[in-house]
Amino acid sequence: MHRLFVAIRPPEHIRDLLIDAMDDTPELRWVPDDNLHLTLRFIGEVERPIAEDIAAALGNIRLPDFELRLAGVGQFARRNGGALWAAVEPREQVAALAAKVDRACVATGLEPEHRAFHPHITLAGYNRGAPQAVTAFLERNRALASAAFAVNSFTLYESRLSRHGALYEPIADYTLG
Ligand code: 2AM
Repeated sequence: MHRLFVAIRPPEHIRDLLIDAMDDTPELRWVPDDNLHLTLRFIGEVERPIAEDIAAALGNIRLPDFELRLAGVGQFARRNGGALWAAVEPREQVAALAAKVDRACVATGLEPEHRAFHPHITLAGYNRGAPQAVTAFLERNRALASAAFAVNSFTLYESRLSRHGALYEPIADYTLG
C-alpha cells in the first residue's frame, strides 16, 4: 500500500521565513524543512494500480500558474493536541487547483473530499497541554507575511514512516501554466 497526498512545495525563501518563525519551545514538534508543504488533497493508503491511475489523472490537470503569499498563522485545536500553521492568500486559485486535484482523484474511483479546503502550511504539532506555547506562537507571528511567490507546479507525495518520523517522498511533479 502507498500512503499518498498531493501538495505544493513552497520555494526555499518562503520555507526560510517559516523556519524563522519556529523557536525552541520544547512542547512544539516543528516540521522539518524537508517536510514543509501545503496539502491540496490527502489521499491515504491506496494499492499500486490506483496510485498509478492517480498519477496519470493528475497529469491531465490544466491550470495557469498563480501566486500565493504568507498571511498570518493559525491553529487546529483537537481533543488531544493540535497543529500550528501558516495561512496563505489569496484563496481562489489554490482552491481551484485543489478542486481539480479532487476531481482527478474521484475520476480514479476515490471518494470526494467532503471537508472544506483550508489552505495552510503546517509548522508544528503539539500534544494536549501546550496552550501557553501555542498562544505565544500565535501572538508572536500574527503578522507573518511574505511577498507573493510563484506556484508553478504541484507534487504527488508518498508518506513513509521512518524511525525519524514521517518522510515525504515526491513521486511526480506536475507543471502549471
Ligand atoms: P496537514 O496538511 O494539515 O499538515 C500528509 O499526511 C499530509 O496530509 C499532512 O500534511 C496532513 O495534514 C494532510 N492530511 C490531511 N488530512 C489528513 C488525514 N486524514 N490524515 C493524515 N494526514 C492528512
